[in-house]
Amino acid sequence: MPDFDNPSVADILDTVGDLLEISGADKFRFLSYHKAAHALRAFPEDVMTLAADGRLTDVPGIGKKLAASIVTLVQSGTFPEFEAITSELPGTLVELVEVPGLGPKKVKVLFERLGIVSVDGLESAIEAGKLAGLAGFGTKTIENLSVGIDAFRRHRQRALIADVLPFAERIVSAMREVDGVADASYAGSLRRRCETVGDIDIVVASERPAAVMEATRQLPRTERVLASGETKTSIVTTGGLQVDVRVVAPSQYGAAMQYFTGSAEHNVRLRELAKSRGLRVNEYGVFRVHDDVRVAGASEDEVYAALGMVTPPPELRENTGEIQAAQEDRLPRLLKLGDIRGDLHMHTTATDGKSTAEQNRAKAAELGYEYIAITDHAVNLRMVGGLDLDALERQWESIDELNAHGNGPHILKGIELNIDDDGEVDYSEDVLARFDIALASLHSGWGQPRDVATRRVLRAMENPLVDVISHLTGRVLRRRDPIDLDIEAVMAKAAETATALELNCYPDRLDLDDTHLRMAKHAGVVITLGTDSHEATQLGYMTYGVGQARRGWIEPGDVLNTLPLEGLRARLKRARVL
Ligand code: DGT
Ligand code: CA
Ligand code: CA
Ligand code: ZN
Repeated sequence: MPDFDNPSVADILDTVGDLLEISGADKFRFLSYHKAAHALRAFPEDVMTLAADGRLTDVPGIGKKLAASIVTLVQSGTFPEFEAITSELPGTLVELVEVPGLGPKKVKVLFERLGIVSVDGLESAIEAGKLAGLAGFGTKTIENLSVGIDAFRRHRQRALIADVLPFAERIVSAMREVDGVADASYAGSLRRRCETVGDIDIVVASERPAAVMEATRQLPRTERVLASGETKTSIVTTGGLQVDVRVVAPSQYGAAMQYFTGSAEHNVRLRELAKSRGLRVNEYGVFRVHDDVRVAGASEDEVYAALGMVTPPPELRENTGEIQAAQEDRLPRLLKLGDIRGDLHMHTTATDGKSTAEQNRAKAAELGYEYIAITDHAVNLRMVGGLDLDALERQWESIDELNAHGNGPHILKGIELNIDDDGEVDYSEDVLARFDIALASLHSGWGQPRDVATRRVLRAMENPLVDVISHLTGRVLRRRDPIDLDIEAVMAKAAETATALELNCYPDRLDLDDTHLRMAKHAGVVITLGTDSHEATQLGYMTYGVGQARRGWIEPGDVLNTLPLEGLRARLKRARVL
């Protein structure tokens, strides 16, 4: 029986919740599963420990009954409510609910009337004309469903790095425990810190591959073994993610890591270079072509040195100039997590956050920060209770109180303003002047033409009291496409007005992307990193932003929040007018 971790239990609870909703269960019942799943994902302790110690009810949203179910699940691999609902409805219906244009009610009709249980099945049924005449499915609805299926596939194929990295790290530690293993690491797009990944690639160095293959088949969350050979095993997890594990001899480990880290484009260019030097490079090593003698392979440094260059950081390996920089030994000194002195974007219970300013500060202290900015939503974002002047006064007072008492990172009085249709923001100048830092974002106008949306952003940047433009394009990975903007014009205006651009570190935003970051650097635009955290644990998302920054060739000197507090204040745009 595979063992469980928090995300795998949470996935199962979510499935039960979704199936209950499709079956027509009452809202309170199915939501309770989703709430428990959400809380379990965010909970710092391992579900196996909590179950063993009888402390599952410590997790918010998990009551006695659900705790008992989870204990049964981790002991036996299933629990009665899960068995009951999956005998009534197939688990694959869950993916159908995610297709734009379908909801639980329609999914139920498709299943009961036509036996459709998956997105593939829906597609075939549409092609075969089987939906025609079905109540609630007019011609227009059916047409829209085809579009919805395309969107579903486009958005769902790749996983967010934040949903994958902790699991990959767990696999790596499991591999290191296996007898005979000398080293292990993840490679591929994950090691390059791509914002989304197609699968997990693991490379293991060992003289005893059989034990590694066995350990791979036994990984937590293994749902299916796709293929298992002497040196490569591929599995699919309960979450639908593929994991490829390859074993090589320790003397080949560097060459294998280099090869499987990629990118493919980077590797192609390296192979051309090798050829011109009379060498051949593959996943086993670097070889002299004329006598087939192996000249490198145990470490990546050795491989790159044999090809006449220093080792480029994985995040740069996209064949966009890093090879030449490595040959000339002028690689950038990329930003590191430890360079970040504070987080400049977070929400609290005053608007739509779940933690207080004090809880955020405690988490920031844990992370070793010198300061944080509380940046709740401004008044015009009414649906989340954006702060009016009274609410602002109250928040400022409590921040003053916190800064005066108790030691911890300094709290900056910040705000996340809304850029309206004319490029104006929520408050008058005298109010804006009272913040320590003001971010401004687009929260409306999705689908506006490029020139209209661009004009709004440019206008907001002309405001001397708007210090930072936050999550520039508004994209939500796998859900919402970026707003169409003239990025060149935005960069030029940001440089001209000394407005900083935020790299939003929330895992489904990571906005700016790597290309935008390089453009910003080139234009001399300063960057801020902020997590956009809505609960204190999310301050940990900074690591994903730093990964993205590194992909954008960003160095500490390009980032405002690598500065000490006073240096940061002096560099904010408002310092010029106040
Ligand atoms: P992904 O999985 O789509 O997020 O992206 P990658 O880069 O992890 O791609 P993947 O998993 O197909 O392969 C891992 C690495 O192995 C890739 O970055 C480079 C190397 N590789 C795999 N297949 C090929 C190939 O056909 N040609 C070359 N040059 N390299 C390859
Ligand atoms: Ca991969
Ligand atoms: Ca792969
Ligand atoms: Zn925000």
